[in-house]
Amino acid sequence: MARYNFKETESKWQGAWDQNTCFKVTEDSDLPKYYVLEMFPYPSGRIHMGHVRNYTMGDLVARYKRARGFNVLHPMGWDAFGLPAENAAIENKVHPAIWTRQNIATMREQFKPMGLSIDWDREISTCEPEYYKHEQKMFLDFARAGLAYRKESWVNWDPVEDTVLANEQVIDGRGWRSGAPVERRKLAQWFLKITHYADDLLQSIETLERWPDKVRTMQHNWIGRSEGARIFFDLAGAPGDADDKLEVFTTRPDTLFGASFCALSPQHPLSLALAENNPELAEFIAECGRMGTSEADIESAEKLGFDTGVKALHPFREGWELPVYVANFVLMEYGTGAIFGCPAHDQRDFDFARKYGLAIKTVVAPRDGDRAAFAAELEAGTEAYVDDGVAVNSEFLDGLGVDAAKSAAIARLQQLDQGEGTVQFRLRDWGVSRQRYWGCPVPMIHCGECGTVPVPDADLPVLLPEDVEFDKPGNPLDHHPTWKNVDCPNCGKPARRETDTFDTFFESSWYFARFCSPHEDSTGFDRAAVDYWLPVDQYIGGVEHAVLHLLYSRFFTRALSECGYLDLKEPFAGLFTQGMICHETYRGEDGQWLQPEEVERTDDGALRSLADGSPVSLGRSEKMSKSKKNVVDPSRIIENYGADAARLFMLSDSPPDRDLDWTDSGIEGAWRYLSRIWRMASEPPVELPAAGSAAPEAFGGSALGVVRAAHKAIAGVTDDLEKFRFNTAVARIREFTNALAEIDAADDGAGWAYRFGLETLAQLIAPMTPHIGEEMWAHLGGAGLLAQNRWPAADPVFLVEDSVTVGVQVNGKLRGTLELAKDCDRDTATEAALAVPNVARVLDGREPRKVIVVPNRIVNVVV
Ligand code: ANZ
Ligand code: ZN
Repeated sequence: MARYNFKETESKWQGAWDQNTCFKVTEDSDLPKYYVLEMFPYPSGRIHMGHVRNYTMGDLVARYKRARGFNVLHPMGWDAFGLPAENAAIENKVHPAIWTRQNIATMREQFKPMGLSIDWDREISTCEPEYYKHEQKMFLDFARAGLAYRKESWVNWDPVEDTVLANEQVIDGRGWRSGAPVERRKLAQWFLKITHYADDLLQSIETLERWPDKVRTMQHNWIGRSEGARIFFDLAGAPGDADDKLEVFTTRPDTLFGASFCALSPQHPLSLALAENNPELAEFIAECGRMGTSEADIESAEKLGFDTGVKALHPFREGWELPVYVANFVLMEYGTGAIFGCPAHDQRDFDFARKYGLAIKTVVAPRDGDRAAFAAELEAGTEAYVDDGVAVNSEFLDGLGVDAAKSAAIARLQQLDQGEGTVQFRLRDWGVSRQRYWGCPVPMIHCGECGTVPVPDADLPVLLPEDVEFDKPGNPLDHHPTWKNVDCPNCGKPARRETDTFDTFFESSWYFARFCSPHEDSTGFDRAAVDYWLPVDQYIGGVEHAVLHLLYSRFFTRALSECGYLDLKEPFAGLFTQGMICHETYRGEDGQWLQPEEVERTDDGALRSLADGSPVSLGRSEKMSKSKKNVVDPSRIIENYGADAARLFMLSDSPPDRDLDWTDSGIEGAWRYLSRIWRMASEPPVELPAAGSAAPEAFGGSALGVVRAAHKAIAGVTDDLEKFRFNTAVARIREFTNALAEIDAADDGAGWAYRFGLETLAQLIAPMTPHIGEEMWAHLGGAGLLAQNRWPAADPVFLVEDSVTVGVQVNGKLRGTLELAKDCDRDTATEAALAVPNVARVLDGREPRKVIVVPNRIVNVVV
């Protein structure tokens, strides 16, 4: 018997699909469209197993939807700008463009053998001017529409490298390369006004019904809407303008009578002004700057404060002065960068008050119980009371519930002109400036006379210069001898180009729309094409992009629509986030990680090093990562087992949104299964009638079983695929394979049933393992390519379940029988039993006391 030759077979069918341009699509208004997209890869060098899982799932959906009659767009591209290319340039002296293009070529060659049904004519790479020139135009349009602007903002500054660091280049508060403590510096930066859409981005989450709940929650929290108040405190003892007020944001204006201090962020303008004449305060502020700057760092750090001596005057009570501190836990980026502290009802404030000996005064108490005792216990304890209750010790608020007290406090503040109700979002405008080379240049020019002037449309694109050097720290665009020198488009005087480039999230915020018309050269979009294809019907990718990338894309879609490029709000109608690929970890005697390929399992199950036979210890299964060396190279797997086996295993063992454990036995099992079905097709145990033969009048036992099983498999797999239950679909196909193997050649219609079973198997498995699907189909003499064939339909006649005869009893005495579907549920059985005439007569309109259902046997009605 000839073994299944996956190498030859897989490349043969890839050639056939290519030749027949099976996956090339154009807009066709006669067909329903379906746009399936996997998050496009960063060309890091080689593909990894996470890619294989992601693209296998997307390809399954694409092939399935095509078979269901949809006009399917399934494109591929490269998220090609970014820091790793620049790091490679510094470390290996290779130009980022060359490094990136080589990686793309390598990875494309690695993807091709997977047999993905991609329209490769639409391939895009974001680092090419044909792509990024459009986003320069978009940015200028955004600026004209007030959606892009420049302002001073804090950055991470590496004092040794003399350069701005991205957040991910700051490791434990130090520069990733220099190891020097990172400083905060203020720099003029470009921003996109995502906050303009804060409310809409929040509310529209409701409409994203086909998104995972966890992602919707993450988006919700990231946007972070808080209702509250701004309060304007008069100040005493502040330098400068006596009219200056301190503005704070609070979500709890109802607790104002429990205030015992105000606190400013170390970067608050008032903190900085006070520090000018107070070296101790200046030192405190500097110290805060040296601590971690992320929100998480600040949250976990010890709460520290510095009493400035300035007093804030309480808005509700004459003569009540609150000390004003500078405190490390107040963020400049949120609210107004200043707070009032109410220790009794906020844990941070509580800890702060204990530390600095400030009053803790209870102003909210539970509705029931002894309020004085409650207050005494709270004020002597260690924990703030943050739950609902009623206002106490709060003059005109006393007795009101928290919500009513909030409204009453806001009304009074407004009346006194000391504050107002407000909505605060956690969402910040998106800072898109990067002081890097390998990104899209920001198309702006700085002129000494005219200020910041946009590059005229006619002068676009602003191309990245190729002759740059990476041997100096800082931004190569800035060091370039000539690139930044231009004449001002406005006055003609010598001016300077903006040397910032865009954050690479910029490119990934609109690539999905570019795929609709990747060769359109004027605006980036052919309107008919984008209107036809968008939104993406099914987006698939890692949950690590659940916040930023998806939010930025939702913003961009709105902004592009506002500027007339598109006409929709939500880019991704459906979203699926896949789990990660995990693998066991191994360590040698010296404690170093070992690759799976460096380890062998002895007959008694122990692990040892292949190199020298020394013992190897087994660690937990963890996400595949280079640092733990627990990676398996997809190309080697495809080489050894074939793409179909790799794809099948990727879909088999775990639900697609869960982590999958990669094991040798798993991939071998997939390969064995494919060999088995090939054997079943190539050496059938019964003689097959010619393709297309009419079905026999009647089927004998096993033949009828096979036909039934086939229809059941069609119905079940269809339902599974619709609901993203890929692993159950695989299990069902395997179960059906077992049913098919039960054929008895002696039974009537066995040949026809077996052929029908094999054809069905080929059709059902084709979206998962398309090559062997085609090979079986062709071997059976099926018409055309399976890649262009229709999905099979289940015949309901064969789906009817077997029925059973069930005894119906009243108080244990048989009163009749019922024909019920086998394994029907209890409610159905009960309802049918109560309708039996003998039973209905005994009940005479009363409810039974109890109904006992013994499935498939008896229903006993107790009256
Ligand atoms: C007084 C108060 C009393 C507060 C109380 C809470 C409880 P969310 O829900 O996240 O909006 N806050 C305001 N601005 C801040 C900043 N820049 N840095 C750190 N904390 C800040 O939180 C709003 C609450 O967080 C505000 O309400 C404020 O403290 C604090 F019993 O004001 B609250
Ligand atoms: Zn000028």
